[in-house]
Amino acid sequence: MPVSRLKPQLVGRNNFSFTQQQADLSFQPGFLTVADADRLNDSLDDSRGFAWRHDDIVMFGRSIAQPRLTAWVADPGITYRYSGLTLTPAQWTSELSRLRQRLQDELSAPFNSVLLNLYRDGNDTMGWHRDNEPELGDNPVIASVSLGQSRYFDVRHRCYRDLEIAPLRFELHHGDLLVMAGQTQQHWQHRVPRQRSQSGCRINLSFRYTARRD
Ligand SMILES: O=C(O)CCC(=O)C(=O)O
Repeated sequence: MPVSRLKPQLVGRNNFSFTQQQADLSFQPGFLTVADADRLNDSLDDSRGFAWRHDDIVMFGRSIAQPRLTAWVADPGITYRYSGLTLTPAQWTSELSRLRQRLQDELSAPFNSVLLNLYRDGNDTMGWHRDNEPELGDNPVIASVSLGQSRYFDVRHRCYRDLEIAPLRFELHHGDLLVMAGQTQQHWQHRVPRQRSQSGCRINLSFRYTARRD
């Protein structure tokens, strides 16, 4: 297959679900009204006491600053470990609790934690990866809400070249919801690519159920 046929296919801005080739994705643009998304965004400002972290992570044996800021909010005792880091949970704010409740009600899935990523501008990124830490289980439901600057979000099958499946590209805007469920995290990777043209700040909240580590 010509490489051009494997270029990411841009998904439009209508409700969209994709349940093929071991993926289970559903996209709801405008899940939050602009007013609700603005309120939530404001509540996550460090001037309002929300504590963003800028940790180093270990990649290929080297310690590097993450190309974004992060925060981990979860029920007591639910820690998150990745790339040599262990995050202990901050407390749920009233805005985050309200959103968690709405997601639980609408998706019929429990969420006891949310990982927040803050991309300061289009140079901040997240590389290709899967959310496949053992504490998430085999088929986690990851509910991802975006705020602020729109950014691309790409997903591709781990064997997309061999299987000749073009990656999908979403453009995630303020208030959009993308849910990844089923076997997606076993077979598909995702990333937020660099987009130098995007100068604004973006926050992503990915709600998940994280098993307690003993
Ligand atoms: O920023 C995003 O939309 C994705 C974040 C992400 O990939 C993750 O938290 O695992």
